[in-house]
Amino acid sequence: MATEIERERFKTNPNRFIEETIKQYVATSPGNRFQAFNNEPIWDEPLVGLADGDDPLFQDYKEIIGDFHLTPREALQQATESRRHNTNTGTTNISVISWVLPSTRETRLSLRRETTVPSLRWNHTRWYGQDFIFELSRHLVSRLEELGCQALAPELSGPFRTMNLANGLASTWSQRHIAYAAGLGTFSLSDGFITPKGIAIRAGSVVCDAVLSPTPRTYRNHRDNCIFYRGGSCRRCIERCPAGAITEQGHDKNRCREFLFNEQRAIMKEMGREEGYTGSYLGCGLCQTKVPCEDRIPPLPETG
Ligand code: B12
Ligand code: SF4
Ligand code: SF4
Repeated sequence: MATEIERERFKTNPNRFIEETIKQYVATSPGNRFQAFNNEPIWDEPLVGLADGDDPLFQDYKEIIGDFHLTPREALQQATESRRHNTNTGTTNISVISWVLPSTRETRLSLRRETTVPSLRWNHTRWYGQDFIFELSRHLVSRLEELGCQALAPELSGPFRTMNLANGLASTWSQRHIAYAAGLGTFSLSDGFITPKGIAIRAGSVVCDAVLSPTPRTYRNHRDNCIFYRGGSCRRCIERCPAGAITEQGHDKNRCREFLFNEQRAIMKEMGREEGYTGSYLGCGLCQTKVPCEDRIPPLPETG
């Protein structure tokens, strides 16, 4: 249960309360630890961004992604309906809390050394790190509920789906688009999401009916953080991709998926390196390390 002091802190400055709750959980939870690597942290300190759930951008996503992509209001409504609860989401405020978890330096260094398969640390980050994102989502939902809010993590709720479209997989709740709306970064030539802590990240989010002040979006467009789209000559992710899935035309999601889901394990077997790896596929992410956007928004290279 929330204490009186916590209720007061939440009431006085809900933005700060939420950011501190997320950061503290990442810093202290045993779930954010690599069991295979001396209990070292899986994720570095997160970035937290907030969006107004009724921002017209969420409606635009129905055009940009597809009409199946839920607005925050729909996500909260559908989930509460499917739990057969009454909901007042038609009248209350809706806010979105998004966070980005950066891979640690050791994990990034280990993946930099690879050319075809992920390092063991990256593979464990993919699977155990994602388990932790779900754990953090549930923690935040229950903290908000204790404070009297309606809250849910759309990726963990009944209506969440990932669909196979002609141009690749797409889900009903795209964490990168949510993070874009919450001011946390932009897309790139490789499709990856570049944040102030770089591209080697994963993201999560929760929707709630608390009144929160949105984080400003400081970028000019949805690809502003990528050197290639800022007029630079960077092609490093194209060179890093072992599947040929990235070209100057962008990222071929179907080629990437084929490599990830159907080809990489055979390569790994041939290398005799399967021991200790986990998950239904290995993970890849080679395009997210040994690139100028790995751990920062890359500056344009000096010219002349
Ligand atoms: C399906 C999926 C995949 C598919 C397809 C990826 C894709 N591009 O959609 C496959 C299997 C290929 C894949 C691969 C990987 N994935 Co994946 N995947 C997902 C998943 C489950 C859903 C993604 C989704 O719904 N996409 C929707 C489509 C529409 O997005 P899109 O095509 O990229 O969007 C484009 C348009 O919207 C366009 N756009 C056009 N006009 C406009 C206008 C505006 C205003 C905006 C904002 C955008 C926009 O910009 C985008 C880029 O071109 C998410 C988890 C989640 N729930 O979000 C993780 C997720 C995207 N994956 C992630 C990761 C880490 C990976 C891998 C590195 C695998 C690994 N773990 O080792 C690779 C990286 C591939 C790459 N180069 O980006 C991370 C993203 C990390 C990052 N920095 O971007 C996510 C968010 C998981 C997480 N919880 O953090 N993935
Ligand atoms: S490696 Fe270069 S071109 Fe590729 S996403 Fe990063 S900044 Fe953009
Ligand atoms: S995740 Fe791997 S296969 Fe997919 S684009 Fe990046 S480097 Fe290529």
